[in-house]
Amino acid sequence: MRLVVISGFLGSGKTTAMLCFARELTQAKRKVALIVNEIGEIGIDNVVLQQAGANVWELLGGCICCTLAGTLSTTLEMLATEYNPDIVLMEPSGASLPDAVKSGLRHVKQAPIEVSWLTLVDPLRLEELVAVLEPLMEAHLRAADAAIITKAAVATSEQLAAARSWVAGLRPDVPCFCADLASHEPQLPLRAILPCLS
Ligand SMILES: Nc1nc2c(ncn2[C@@H]2O[C@H](COP(=O)(O)OP(=O)(O)OP(=O)(O)O)[C@@H](O)[C@H]2O)c(=O)[nH]1
Ligand SMILES: [Mg+2]
Repeated sequence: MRLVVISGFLGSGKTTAMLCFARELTQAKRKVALIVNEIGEIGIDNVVLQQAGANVWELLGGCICCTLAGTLSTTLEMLATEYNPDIVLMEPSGASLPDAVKSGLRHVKQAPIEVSWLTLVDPLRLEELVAVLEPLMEAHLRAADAAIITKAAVATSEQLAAARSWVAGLRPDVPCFCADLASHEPQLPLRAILPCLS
């Protein structure tokens, strides 16, 4: 089972990216499952995501990197045995610690799960976030198999250049895309990214 983790700090565009990729995969007749983790008790993005035609499993009221690690394992095991999707897209909460999520995934008994990690970088807030949360921001990028700089249509060219250079400085080895996934025209299809994630 293929699992694509869409990670990034709070507000970086994870749900927007999931929606974009889920629509595209569903149109391509792929069986998609979405796992969304939110710290709060109420899942605010569920309805929007279901409108994309995908099945959504919400893990609420805790973080999959700690309190809900066991729930994540059982959810993935259930998906593999009972639902058998072609691809699972997962949005960890923006506050989760990437290394802890990764180590939790190693304990999933239902093998094999092929994990690809996509890290989203918000060019509008990068400078301010790195100033106060540098270790967490770097951990997100260190976990990545590929990076996407989001919000390209609303960022300035200076913000985009700064984001590109931050990614290249820390992870020159990963492919880095730049896109505006909130626009209605399909942009940066997941199939263009997936080969880089393998
Ligand atoms: N223009 C533009 N806006 C975006 C893009 N991605 C996200 N946004 C906007 O940024 C805000 C946050 O996007 P979300 O997709 O909810 O971000 P998130 O990472 O899921 O947020 P949390 O789940 O709260 O961590 C929303 O208002 C989106 O419409 C993008 O590529 N372009
Ligand atoms: Mg979200």
